[in-house]
Amino acid sequence: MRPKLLMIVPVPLAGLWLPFLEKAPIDVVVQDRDAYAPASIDYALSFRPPHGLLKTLPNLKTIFSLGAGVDGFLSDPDLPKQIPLVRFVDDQLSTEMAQYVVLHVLMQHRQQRAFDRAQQESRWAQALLPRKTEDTRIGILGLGEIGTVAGARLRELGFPVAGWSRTRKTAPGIESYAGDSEFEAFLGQSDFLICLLPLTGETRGILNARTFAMLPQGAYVINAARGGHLIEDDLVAALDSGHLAGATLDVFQTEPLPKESPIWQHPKIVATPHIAAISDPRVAANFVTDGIARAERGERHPNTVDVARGY
Ligand code: NDP
Ligand code: OXD
Repeated sequence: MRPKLLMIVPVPLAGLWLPFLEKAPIDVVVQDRDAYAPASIDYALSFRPPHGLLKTLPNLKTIFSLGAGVDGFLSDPDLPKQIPLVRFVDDQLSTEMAQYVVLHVLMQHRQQRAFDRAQQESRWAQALLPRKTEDTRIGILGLGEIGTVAGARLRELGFPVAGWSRTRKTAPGIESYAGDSEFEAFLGQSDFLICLLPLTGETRGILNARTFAMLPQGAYVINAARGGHLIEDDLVAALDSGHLAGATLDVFQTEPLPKESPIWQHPKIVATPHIAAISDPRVAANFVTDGIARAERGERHPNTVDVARGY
């Protein structure tokens, strides 16, 4: 019998994946489109499944996350925790995330928004000089798959780079700060603070007034991880007080960002609609079919999430 995969994603999104998945020796059903018997499902694929749905599948062998972050699964109080949860890890995804981070560091570092304004006013703003790169210190929260790549790219551009993680790291050219006891020292030397952490019980709300107060005057914040990391009102207050110079946000407490949010119009915020990196359907379909083959052979997948740790 061919393994059966349930796609728990909006039908248009499923349509992008199906041409690749259907080439594999598996049967695919789309939750919002096809009838299926819950007991017939062997594998599930999703990003933010409706709470309670996964527990209705009694013969599930593995759950695949089509994103790198798995907070959309772990927030389900009925998640069947004994079933392996495997997350998407991909070099191309890390590269795109690094591009996003580099773009927004450079936009701020090279004062591109000020030059945009000057151009609109036909003003020759040659006095706007960038700060020295070697004096502009980058701090990356989370030195995992993505943080390490972003750090390496920024290092290549000449920025001093440090990272903060739970465990000590030895990435070349990146200064490692580890654990809560080194958090304040790490923040104190971060002219740019870039959040690339997973959203867990420990990291929720980590971008808050206290954290911002520990950053150097004029620091810039980039959050490309999850909206739950940021207390949005604290950010707006730190920007309005002049302590922070600006922020780039790709992720928000509520997505899509509500029309009435002050973030849209804030002059010191650059906002993008959760597009820092998008999982490529061809690569990700391959990841799922390979993952199913591994599971059928009884192998533990290397990207299996530590559910107790939260990432
Ligand atoms: P990884 O799991 O590879 O890395 C996570 C890093 O965070 C690790 O270095 C880990 O430390 C550190 N960390 C976790 N908890 C803590 C803590 N309590 N204190 C200190 N450090 C901690 O994740 P990825 O790099 O693959 O992805 C990071 C996040 O990026 C995802 O969870 C997702 O939310 C987000 N993302 C956003 C996208 C977008 O389009 N905006 C696209 C893709 C991902 P240690 O190494 O010591 O375990
Ligand atoms: C992810 C995302 O976690 O797209 O991959 O946010």
